[in-house]
Amino acid sequence: SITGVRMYKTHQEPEVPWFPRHVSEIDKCSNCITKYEPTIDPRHPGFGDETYIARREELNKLAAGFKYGDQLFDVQYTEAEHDTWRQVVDKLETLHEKLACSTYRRNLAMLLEEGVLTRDRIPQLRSINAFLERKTGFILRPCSGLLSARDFLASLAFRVFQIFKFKTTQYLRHHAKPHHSPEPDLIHELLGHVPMFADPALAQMSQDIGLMSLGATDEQIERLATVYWFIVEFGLCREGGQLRAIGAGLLSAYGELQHACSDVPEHREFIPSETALQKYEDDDYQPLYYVADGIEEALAKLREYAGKFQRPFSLIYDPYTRSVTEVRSV
Ligand code: HBI
Ligand code: FE
Repeated sequence: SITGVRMYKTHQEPEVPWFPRHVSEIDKCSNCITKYEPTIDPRHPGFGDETYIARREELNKLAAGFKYGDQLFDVQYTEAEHDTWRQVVDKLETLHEKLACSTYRRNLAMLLEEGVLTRDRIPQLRSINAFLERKTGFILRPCSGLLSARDFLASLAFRVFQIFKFKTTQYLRHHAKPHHSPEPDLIHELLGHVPMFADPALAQMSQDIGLMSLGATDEQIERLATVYWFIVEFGLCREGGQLRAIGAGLLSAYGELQHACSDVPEHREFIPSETALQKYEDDDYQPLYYVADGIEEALAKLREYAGKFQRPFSLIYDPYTRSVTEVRSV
């Protein structure tokens, strides 16, 4: 106009939250949230157990010092910890035959055959990373607790999975709540996620959710975390007319795996735009699960959803440099 009011912006462009541009910047994505801490939360099976809490502290301190480019360290596990691992693996294996999706069973068999995962000892991260790098380029990286959804999702954009290394003591799935784990534990990460991250479509789906999360609003982060929750953690698919688990949260939990595939809970078709708005239960079994035709189909639907995702810029991911570049439309 004549008075030049356009010099004075009537509205500000919304600030885009900081996000990592290169895989090394994941060092800054390590904000932990305090939820289900055994020191303060009586819902944690380790609540009030001094030895357990000290061990958890010790391992988390090691993980907190981890930086991009560092060599992965081996952890000395106790015989009691190896014993817990052995028991859970044993019990899950029989269930997986009936209730895990074919991708999971195929990849788990491969991991066992190659000696990357072992039934009688807790495996170390180094050989798992070598395996995953070969399959999909996913990398496991230790972190020291439950991260904010923003930080956790941001690392997925670079095919980095921040894993929580603790909870393999006898308190794991302990008699109070034997088949439910309130925080991610090593068994969940290695037995639940690793065989699935070895699948190209699931790896891509995880990375896509991560890429959508970069610079997203808090509300969008909430939606993406929910989609991640219902598909990567608790997703089901249909194989030969049967419900089978693709979600790591189910594949690593004896009780909930059976519950999810039974006719007790509700089952709905996976539609990302609807799934994203669904409230979920993180303190007990889900009353509702989403079902996809398969991983490839879930990926296709996610990409359709991504196309409608509002953001003031686009991102290009460069796998050679493991970095993202911002492209702003003018
Ligand atoms: N942090 N370390 C870690 N591991 C997770 O699986 C994890 C997390 N923070 C948030 C989170 N998962 C969930 O909110 C996802 O739905 C994003
Ligand atoms: Fe998980």
